[in-house]
Amino acid sequence: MKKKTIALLGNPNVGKTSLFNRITKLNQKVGNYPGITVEKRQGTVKVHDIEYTVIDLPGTYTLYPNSLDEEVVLNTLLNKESKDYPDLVVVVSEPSTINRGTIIYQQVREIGHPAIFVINMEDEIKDKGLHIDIARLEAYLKTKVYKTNARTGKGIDTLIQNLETPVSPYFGALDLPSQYHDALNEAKKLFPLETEYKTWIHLALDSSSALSEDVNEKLDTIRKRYNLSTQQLQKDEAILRHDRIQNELDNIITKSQNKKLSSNRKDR
Ligand SMILES: Nc1nc2c(ncn2[C@@H]2O[C@H](COP(=O)(O)OP(=O)(O)O)[C@@H](O)[C@H]2O)c(=O)[nH]1
Ligand SMILES: [Mg+2]
Repeated sequence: MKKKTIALLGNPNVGKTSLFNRITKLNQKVGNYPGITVEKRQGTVKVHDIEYTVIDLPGTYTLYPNSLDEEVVLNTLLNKESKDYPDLVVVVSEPSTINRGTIIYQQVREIGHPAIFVINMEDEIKDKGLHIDIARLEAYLKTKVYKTNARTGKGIDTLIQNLETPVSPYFGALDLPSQYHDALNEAKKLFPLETEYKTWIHLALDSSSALSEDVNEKLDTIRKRYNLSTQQLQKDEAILRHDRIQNELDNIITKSQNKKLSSNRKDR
């Protein structure tokens, strides 16, 4: 039987574990990531002639880690040698925080992962008076969008049956601030086979356990030469992403009585 790995990724409390339970049913095991106390939840599901290992990644708001949990997420997504490196990333979101889900989704696509987008808690779309134009959202994200209710199981089977549906290619890229272009071009020489965004992530991290000591040192030299603060790079990226995504989503997600989704405005 062919084997593949899929990773469930998303903010905390969007229903990832509930979805994971629905997908893998009783075929699960829970342990720890080697050497750390972060819980590792994985299971399997068979679809046609493929056995998928499903990994329920810890919840995260951004790929830049502020905790051990978030480091696990980043390492899984960056390290091609890792046995958990996914064939497909399933980004899980919920109706009132699709903007935050989109930030992670775009980061993952720009690293180079195929990904699909799930709006879980679909029951809350109606409850909150939201209207989501799924076709436009799919066009914007350049992938299939699925609606699920992990409490009732609605939509889960469709999601599972479509895991093999090919994901559209993704050419979108963040237009990184021009003051960083020179440093980025130098860093690119260290990662000739990677996407520009993956290089940017390495530049914006203080060090990465996915890289050799030698490469980490070379990155450090570049940061020093251009006087770059990793915090500033991360912050600039966050602002850029947030503004662009919000502009797009304002036309895709509306609140009844034509009110814009104000709860989305407040968070960042
Ligand atoms: N209304 C609603 N609640 C859900 C749904 N899926 C999960 N939940 C609830 O959302 C909360 C967080 O779920 P959990 O799976 O722990 O989220 P995680 O932090 O992303 O793993 C729990 O109370 C779930 O019962 C859904 O589709 N609709
Ligand atoms: Mg969970």
